[in-house]
Amino acid sequence: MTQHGTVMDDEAGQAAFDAVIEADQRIEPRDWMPEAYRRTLVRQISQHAHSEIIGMQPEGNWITRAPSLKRKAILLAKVQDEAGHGLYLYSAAQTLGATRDEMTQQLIDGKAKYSSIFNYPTPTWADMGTIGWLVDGAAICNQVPLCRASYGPYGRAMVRICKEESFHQRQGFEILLTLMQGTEEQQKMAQDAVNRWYWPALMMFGPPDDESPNSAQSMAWKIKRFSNDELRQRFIGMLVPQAAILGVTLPDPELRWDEDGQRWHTSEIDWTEFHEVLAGRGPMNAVRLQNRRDAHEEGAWVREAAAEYARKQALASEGMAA
Ligand code: FAQ
Repeated sequence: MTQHGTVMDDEAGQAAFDAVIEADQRIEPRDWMPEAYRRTLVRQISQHAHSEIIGMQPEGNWITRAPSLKRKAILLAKVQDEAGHGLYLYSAAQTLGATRDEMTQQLIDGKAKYSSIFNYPTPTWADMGTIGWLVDGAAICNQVPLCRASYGPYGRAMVRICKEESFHQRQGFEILLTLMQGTEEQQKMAQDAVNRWYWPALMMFGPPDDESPNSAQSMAWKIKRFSNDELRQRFIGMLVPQAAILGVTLPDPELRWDEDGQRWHTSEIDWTEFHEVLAGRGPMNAVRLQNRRDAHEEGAWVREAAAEYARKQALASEGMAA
């Protein structure tokens, strides 16, 4: 292993690694790093990549049914952005030695986690609004601090992803605003979608801090900069004034600012539901995975053709070199 080009033993490597983390600088792929740091990054980055790829499905469901050509073009571009995010993230994980094939296999075997949020259905057009407003909104809250993650390729991928997510969030907000300015039926559809997505969006930040096994170490390594509960609180603070502008009600009768505690007081999140979804028993887990498997199998000919093309190109350049 090397650090700035020199071969290092584990002790020197650890000291150099600690100094980089302490100085808030970046670890790069060829630097020495503890094995557990590498594993944590592969875990988080690959789960994040899988989330983007599976996350294309709930919105993909509406591409052919978007209410106008303009809405269709916007939605198509958004779903394509999500594919792009998945690809940058798989590439970042590959710099840590994970292969794309391994990661894909874990996903389609149902062995890899991806965000709980994508296991909920999208029965109405208003769900496209709430995915943008609440899901991309939560993603931004969680991911802006990840732009400063200590691992260089991850942090750099997050910069571009966050720019695109923030555009996605605005388009979702605008869909909801349009519906809320529409007929009574449209307003009801928007409120119903907010009711269905609000709690699952709060769960995106992960378990409460005292039940989050990975947080302390990830924060010490400066992968995570804020705890799950801190980010969840920040998200609620962002939503409250935006809900007022939209004219929608956040479905929590207990939601209020607690001046003494300087925090948002909320009802209890249903963590049983969260654990059920993580265990594969959410409303759409089976469908999402089956679709992903089918897409992988149907895409086999593309991978074969690309490999064959690469083989022929390599032969041709060998021929030219000879
Ligand atoms: N869903 O100890 P912690 C998006 C797991 S992208 C499923 O707190 P950690 C864009 C966790 O992995 C959304 N699993 O874990 C988009 C761990 O399991 P493990 C994805 C969850 O890593 C928008 C266990 O529970 N974003 O939305 C969830 O320190 C619209 C214990 O948890 C990212 O991946 C969950 N919600 O903190 C696309 C961001 N929460 O691995 C399409 C990067 C926790 O030990 C449309 N990731 N778990 O078996 C992170 O920031 C972190 O990984 C957390 C979890 C905060 C998600």
